[in-house]
Amino acid sequence: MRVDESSLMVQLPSGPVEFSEADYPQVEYQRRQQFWDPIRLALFTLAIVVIIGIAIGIVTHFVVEDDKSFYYIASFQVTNIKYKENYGMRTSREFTQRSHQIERMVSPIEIFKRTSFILSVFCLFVCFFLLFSPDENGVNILVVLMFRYPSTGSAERIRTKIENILYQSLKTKQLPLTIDKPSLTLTSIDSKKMRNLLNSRCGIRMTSSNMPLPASTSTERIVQGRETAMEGEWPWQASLQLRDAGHQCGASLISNTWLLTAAHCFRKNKDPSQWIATFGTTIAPPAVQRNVGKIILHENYRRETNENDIALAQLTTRVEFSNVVQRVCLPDASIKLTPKTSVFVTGFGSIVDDGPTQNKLRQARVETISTDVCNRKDVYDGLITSGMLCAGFMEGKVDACKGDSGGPLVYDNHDIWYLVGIVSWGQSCALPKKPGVYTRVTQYRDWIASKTGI
Ligand code: 4AZ
Repeated sequence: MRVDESSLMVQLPSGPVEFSEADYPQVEYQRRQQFWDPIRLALFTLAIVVIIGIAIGIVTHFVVEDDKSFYYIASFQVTNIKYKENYGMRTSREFTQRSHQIERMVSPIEIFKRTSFILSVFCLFVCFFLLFSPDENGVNILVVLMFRYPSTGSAERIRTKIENILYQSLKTKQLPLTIDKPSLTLTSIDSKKMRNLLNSRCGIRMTSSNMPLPASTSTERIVQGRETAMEGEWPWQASLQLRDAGHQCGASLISNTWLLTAAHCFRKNKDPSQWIATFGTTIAPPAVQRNVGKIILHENYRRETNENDIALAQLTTRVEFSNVVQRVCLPDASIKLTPKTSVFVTGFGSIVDDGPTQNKLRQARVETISTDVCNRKDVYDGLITSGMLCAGFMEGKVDACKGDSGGPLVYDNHDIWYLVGIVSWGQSCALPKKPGVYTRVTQYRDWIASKTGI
C-alpha cells in the first residue's frame, strides 16, 4: 500500500506557534510510521535476508568443504632464456631457482593481484612447477594448477575462465620471463593423474585435502619436548623395528623402496628378515608397514670413530606415495649450508637421556654449527670429520637422542625438503657444548647413487 506523505503532515498555522510538549511525541510517531511504510519494510527485510544468505554462503564455502577440485596442466613457452642441461636435474640450483621464479609468476597471489581479486575469495588455488623442456624459441614450461571451486558450473566453463585469467595475467610486461602468449594452453587432468604428478616430486608435504602444508615454525624439542608432529608433516620418516624388540632407529624414505639410515643401527643385527619398517606419525598403529629385504652398510663404517655412519635398507614391496608417506629429496653433492641455518630433526627417540622410545613422532628445530666450532677443544675436540655435520645449540637443551639414530635432519628450501643429515651420535643428549652429530648426506651422494641408482 502506498501512503501519500502529505496526508501525514501536521498542518501548522502561519505565524509563531507555541507547542505544548505533548505535541512532539505524536509528530515523531508519525515520522517513524512514514519511514517504515510496508514497501520499505519489505525491502529492508529482503536486504537483511540477502545479507544473511551471503554470509551463510561464504561461511559454508570455507567451513564445509563441498568444493570440487579442478586440476590442469598449463603449458607455455618462455623466449628470453635458453635451456640448460641442469634444468633436467630437479635438485640442481638452476632447476630450483627457475622453478620458484615460475611458480611465483603464476602464483595465485600474483595472478589475483594482476587480475580479479574476487576470484581469490571464491577459489583456492595451488600451483607447482613441473617440467622444463628445450624449445627452438627458448624453453617450454609445464606448470600444474590445482583449484578448489564451488561445485557449480561445468568443468569446461571453469577451464576457459581460468585460461582467460592466466592469459590476461601473463600479458603484463613487468614479468621477469617473456612468455609467448599464444603458446599458452590449459589442459584438464583427472585426480589420478594429478596424484601421480604430485608424487613424481620429492620433499613435498601435503594436507589431506592435497593443499601444501605450511612451513614448520615450531621449535619444540625431541629431548624434553611436549609437542608432537602433525600427520603428513614428516612423511619420509620411518621407524626401523626388530620383530622381537620393537623400535630401534629412524630412517628416511628416498624412493618407493629405499630407506636411508645409520650404519650403527645394524650393529646388533644385520639380518633383513628380522627387520620391519613402519610409516606414519605413530609406531602403533602404523599408517603403513613393510618388510625389509636388503641391508647395505657403508663399507668403511668405523664404530670406534663413527665415520661413514650410513646404510641403506630396501623394502620387499614398494610403498604407495600418499599425503602421509612421501620421499624426501637428496641434496646435490655441491650444496653448502652456512652455519646457523635452521634445520629440523624428527624421531621416535627418548625425550630424556636413557628414557623410553616415544610412540608419537616428535620434531625439533636446530641450527647447523660449523665444523671448526664443533671441533673446538671444549666441544668435540677434533672428532668431527668431513663426513659429519653438527647441529643443535651451544647452550644445549634441544637435541636428538637415543632412538632418533638413523632418522632425518632436513632443510626446507622454498617448501621442498632436503635430507642433509642422518642422526648419528653425540655425547649424551642436549648438553651444553655437545650438539648432535649427523652423517653429512652431501658427502655420500655418489655412494647412494652407486648402490640405488637414485
Ligand atoms: C644414540 O645413542 C644417540 N644427542 C643419538 C643421538 C645423540 C646421542 C645419542 C645426539 O642413538
